[in-house]
Amino acid sequence: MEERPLTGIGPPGRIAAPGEGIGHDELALAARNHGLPLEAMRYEVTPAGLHYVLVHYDIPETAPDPDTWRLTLRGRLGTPLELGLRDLRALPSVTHRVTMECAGNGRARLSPRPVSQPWLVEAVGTAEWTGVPLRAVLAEAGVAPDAVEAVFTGADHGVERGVEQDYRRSLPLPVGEDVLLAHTMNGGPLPPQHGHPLRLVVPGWYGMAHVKWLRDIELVDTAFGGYQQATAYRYKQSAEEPGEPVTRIAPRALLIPPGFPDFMSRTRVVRPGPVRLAGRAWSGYGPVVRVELSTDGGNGWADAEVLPQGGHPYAWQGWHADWTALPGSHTLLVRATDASGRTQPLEQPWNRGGFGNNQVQAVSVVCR
Ligand SMILES: Nc1nc2c(c(=O)[nH]1)N[C@H]1C(S)=C(S)[C@@H](COP(=O)(O)O)O[C@H]1N2
Ligand SMILES: [Mo]
Repeated sequence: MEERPLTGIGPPGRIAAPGEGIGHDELALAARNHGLPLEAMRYEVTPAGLHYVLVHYDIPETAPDPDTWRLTLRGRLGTPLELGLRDLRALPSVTHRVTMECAGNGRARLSPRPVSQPWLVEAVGTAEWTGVPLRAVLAEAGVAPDAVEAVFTGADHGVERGVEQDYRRSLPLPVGEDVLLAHTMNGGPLPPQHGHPLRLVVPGWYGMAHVKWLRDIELVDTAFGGYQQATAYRYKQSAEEPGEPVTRIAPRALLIPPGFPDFMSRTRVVRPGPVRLAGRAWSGYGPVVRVELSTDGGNGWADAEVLPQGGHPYAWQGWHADWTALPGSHTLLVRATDASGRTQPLEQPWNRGGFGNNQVQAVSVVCR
């Protein structure tokens, strides 16, 4: 359905007051939408159940009748198409290993804090997505010369900031050759929470572009102005300005938490002596070419060893460094730089939506 106003249900977009703690509204979102347990970065490919999850509304009914379920393709196309699950599975498929990250990752660390899903740093995961290149399907249908964008609609429905809507996002045409209609995750059917039976995968882009429960693709001849495109997911300093669209993933490195944790604070405990520090680093703008590590809270930095991409251009890269831990308290920092020259800031990059906060991670370690 078309988006329509449905006001007076939720609060307007809000920035937390100075010192205001996480509220029950944010806690309810955090309990629904889980992150990657950081120790799971030890797996190159994240087991599906450990991959982070972000669902704006409800997970829709995800046991469609394989005989009647259809993906519809319409709009500025030579031939409108309807594809069933068997049709999609019969088409030539490719597999991409893709690191996906929510654009709101890091939001809860911002000050002041935009009130929304309160991610710290854990909204990331890497999966092997198998599916049909969207380009091939569009070529089959024939893209009209005046088509400028493809609009993707999910089967989920809700209301957000006073707008009732289906979850809907667009991509400019032509879409990248790596964009997939994915029916398989890590070799099995998509789990319900990850978009069963079909989702879009847009390697290198933040999560919001990867529309789950995909049921319709419409080619349009004017830029899509829907809520998730034109209002949400924009880098804005004030609510009034249009802002710049959120697109590709900014570089980030994270540490696989060393040693063992304290239950409440998650402070890490390591023994004195040699400690291998390792983690993952990624960027939507090309390979990570450098990871720097500071073991003294940012006074001194040294290069870690970054592993090559190894045939997986859309996936995170491993990195490691050796540290000799001395008794006492330490703050470890890591910073990634990608081939485009983008790097992670030491100061928070603040915007109203809390998007793209890739400020360097600081990990507290006690050596005893
Ligand atoms: N239909 C639909 N697609 C969606 C969403 C949604 O709420 N509905 N959330 C988006 C956001 S914001 C993110 S970060 C990713 C999360 O994908 P995952 O849950 O598979 O990790 O899905 C995207 N695709
Ligand atoms: Mo997201």
